[in-house]
Amino acid sequence: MGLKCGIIGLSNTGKTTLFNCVANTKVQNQPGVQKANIGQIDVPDDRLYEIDSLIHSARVVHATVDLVDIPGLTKGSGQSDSGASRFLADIQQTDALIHVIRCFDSPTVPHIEGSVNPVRDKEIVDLELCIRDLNLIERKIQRTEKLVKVGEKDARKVMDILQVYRKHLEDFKPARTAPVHEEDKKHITELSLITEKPVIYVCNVDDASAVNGNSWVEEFTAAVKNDNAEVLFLAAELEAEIAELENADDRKAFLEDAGLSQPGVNKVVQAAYRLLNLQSFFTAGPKEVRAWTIHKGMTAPQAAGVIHSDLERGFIRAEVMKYADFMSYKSEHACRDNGKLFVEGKNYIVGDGDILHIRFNV
Ligand SMILES: Nc1nc2c(ncn2[C@@H]2O[C@H](COP(=O)(O)OP(=O)(O)OP(=O)(O)O)[C@@H](O)[C@H]2O)c(=O)[nH]1
Ligand SMILES: [Mg+2]
Repeated sequence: MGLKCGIIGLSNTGKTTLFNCVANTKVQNQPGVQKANIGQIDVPDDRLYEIDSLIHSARVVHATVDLVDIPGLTKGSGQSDSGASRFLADIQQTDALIHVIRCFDSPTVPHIEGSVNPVRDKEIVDLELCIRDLNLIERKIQRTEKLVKVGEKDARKVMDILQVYRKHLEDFKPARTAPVHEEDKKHITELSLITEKPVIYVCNVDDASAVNGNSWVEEFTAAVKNDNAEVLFLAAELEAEIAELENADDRKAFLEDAGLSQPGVNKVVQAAYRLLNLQSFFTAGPKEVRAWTIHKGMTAPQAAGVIHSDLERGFIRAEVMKYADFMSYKSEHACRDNGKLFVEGKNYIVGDGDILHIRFNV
């Protein structure tokens, strides 16, 4: 279950800079080149190294998040015949959006709207996304009208739901806040509305504001406080420079110099996990110590299915050690001897940090 996030925002807000400081693949900032960048980032989790320090595995494998960085949106991007509609299609299949907000001023980096104004910028982008989603809803309304005419079961009900979304989007409010029952949302799933996706706002600030933010961040945070969204800030350019350093100790020293305990981008990944209700479990053996991403509440067979569908299909049982137990007893053997290796069946709900060994038979 790979998590996929799309990076959106106006032009020159620092999207590609952010992408470059997190993604394992680097891309050039090429003004005028209009294509999406696709990359992958590791989900930072020190517990992997802690486990590895006890079992000395051949390698440590992090969970990953796929990232899609699209060119900046502008007024008109939401129209279905605009060039940007192609990039918007690139982020249609993502689980969450990272909306980069420009909170830095710079004489050398022009702002396409002429001045720094985070709240206005967000509204411009939201407006375009609403226009695009409205378009999709309207087309589905036309299709559904025909079904209502031929008296198809449920068509009337679907129509009512679509009208709620239409009204909401016409008021330029995102689909994610539409007053629709949870179970009725399935009727629009196939449209993959962009404004339905959960969003993390990342305020991109100057180096000097990396630790405490600035007044633009405060203004922006206050403006979206009722949106039920996460707001973070980081200094993308500073982080990108640090990420360029080859040596891990150098990176750490530069981060500390800047007053940061961890790369700001870690905060972005952690926020995405919180927002999407995700957690990790581990597998640990001589070949690898590895983290896997699952939804909170998943059962042991479902979690096994994330590793491989055979493990879900042929699931027999899971042997489970809690991370804290493993760290205090220091081996599987000692956990077993102390009653800390639990044998669980198919109804077991996997916990964050569980170390699992799946027994299966296919
Ligand atoms: N001063 C300053 N400059 C920044 C910061 N973040 C990015 N920049 C600069 O802003 C310019 C644009 O950054 P990009 O990351 O390419 O912006 P983008 O949002 O990807 O732009 P588009 O792809 O055109 O939509 C680059 O020259 C960056 O070096 C920052 O925090 N401070
Ligand atoms: Mg870019």
